[in-house]
Amino acid sequence: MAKVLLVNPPFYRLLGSHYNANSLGIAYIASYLNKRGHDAWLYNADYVSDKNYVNLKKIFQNFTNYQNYFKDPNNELWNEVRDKILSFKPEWVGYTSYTANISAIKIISEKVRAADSHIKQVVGGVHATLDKNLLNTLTSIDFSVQREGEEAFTALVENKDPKKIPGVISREKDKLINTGIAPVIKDIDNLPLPEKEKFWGIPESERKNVDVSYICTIRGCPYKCTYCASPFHWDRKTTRLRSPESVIKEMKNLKEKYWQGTKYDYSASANISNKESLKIEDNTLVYFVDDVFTVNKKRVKKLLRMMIDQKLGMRWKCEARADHLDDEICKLMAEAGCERVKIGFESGSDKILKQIQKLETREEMLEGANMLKKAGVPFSAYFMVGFPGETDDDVKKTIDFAKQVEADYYSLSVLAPYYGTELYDQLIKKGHALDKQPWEYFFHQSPKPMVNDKISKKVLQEYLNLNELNKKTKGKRGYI
Ligand code: B12
Repeated sequence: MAKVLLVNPPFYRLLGSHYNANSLGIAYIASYLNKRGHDAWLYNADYVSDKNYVNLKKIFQNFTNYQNYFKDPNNELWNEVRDKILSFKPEWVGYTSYTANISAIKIISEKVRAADSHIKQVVGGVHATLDKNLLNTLTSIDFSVQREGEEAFTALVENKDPKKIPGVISREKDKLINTGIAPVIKDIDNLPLPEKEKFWGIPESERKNVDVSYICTIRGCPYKCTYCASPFHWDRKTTRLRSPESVIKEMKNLKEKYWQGTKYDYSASANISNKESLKIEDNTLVYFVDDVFTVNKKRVKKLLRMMIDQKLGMRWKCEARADHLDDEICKLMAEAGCERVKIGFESGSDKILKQIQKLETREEMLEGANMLKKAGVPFSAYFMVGFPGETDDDVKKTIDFAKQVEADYYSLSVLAPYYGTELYDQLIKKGHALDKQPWEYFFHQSPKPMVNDKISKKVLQEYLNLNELNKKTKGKRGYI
């Protein structure tokens, strides 16, 4: 039996906020290990003992503070994370990676290595999957795991030869040995449910405060939007959908065992000034993290009908595309307890929509928005600006379109071309020195466009001011 600690590195904390929910990727790995008799725990280094979230606008403003953490590896926060890891006395530590947290993983893993060289360290997740040379950057990490980590990480922990484990990158002298991406896990219905109890580093009395209501019902996305890492992180052609039956089983397990009516305030992420009006009474809301929850209409209708027929009475939110809706789905969503659909509209400019391969027109998007409104399902509209070649005129089209869709909530981002996306590769080919930028800059709350100097400050501000439209949602829940 091995002692394993799976770590979500700090991110929102560095921006003056925090993130108290369970991270599904490592939670899946922990339960897989525990089922085989190991002792695997989750340590969310982004957790703080505070239920109130900082306003998203403030997150944008905290960028300088955020940068400073990386300039000071001896900052107290990094030492706190190291000490919490060491206090677990792990044999193995696994870090989940996004592009934006690679620098944090580097700082932490070096400290852990310096303190105890016997601890084996592994990195997995999106960035590890996309960057085959990551071990050259993360010199204190022993192994990198590509794509799904359940089987590969278990094989490592059980001391199988890393050079023979599919999906693992290891070192041999000065070379990296890459066994290639492992075949996908075909049967995702029968994976053990994500770990929801073994939380390290937070007081026992607060364990029930961790939001464990995230559910993944689809692994992959068949689309290929150029700004998104999903097409490469997952294999587009092997998108796997869980059966409605297995999703319902997970929902029931959640409700029966974990929904205890804790009070939460997620209002900050919605940029709404009247926080009081947005307090929610409990943490009883499922978040389906799938890229396009409605991707298969027949399946989603079956799932929604099951939620209704079995009187689950659970509220939930999901992500979808406007062109993957119809009137029947929207009606069923309303009846099945849907509290929010997060729709990626991205842009109101046809030129940009075409450029980013959204494969959706403004008309289709409007149609989807209207269906949701007709059925009375609240929705958040996601927009982005700062694409290469995007002009003030394009941004103005986005502003007009955003007003036209009349969403209940708006989430406004400034593009960060993530490593491993088609857009990142296109830009590198065109000579953008993105690979010289610190990894921690790759997230969409950075205030300045990274690859666009055509958009004026005035128009960018006008775009960000769309947040004010959120005010009309007074009285509704504000998390996005
Ligand atoms: C839900 C979600 C969130 C949630 C929850 C995040 C969390 N900490 O759990 C919220 C909304 C908070 C969020 C925030 C952000 N997110 Co996000 N998020 C997602 C989303 C939609 C699903 C993730 C998920 O739960 N998947 C389901 C689980 C089962 O899969 P998984 O996490 O990939 O884990 C599997 C493997 O990756 C691997 N694995 C994962 N970790 C590890 C660790 C080890 C040791 C091993 C061996 C294996 C392993 O094994 C797992 C099981 O098979 C993905 C898109 C997607 N479909 O993947 C984007 C995605 C991961 N997010 C992304 C980004 C950029 C962000 C932000 C930086 C956005 C921002 N603010 O600017 C932040 C960063 C947050 C952070 N803590 O660092 C990008 C990452 C791209 C990149 N190259 O960095 C993605 C891919 C979306 C995209 N459009 O490209 N996110």
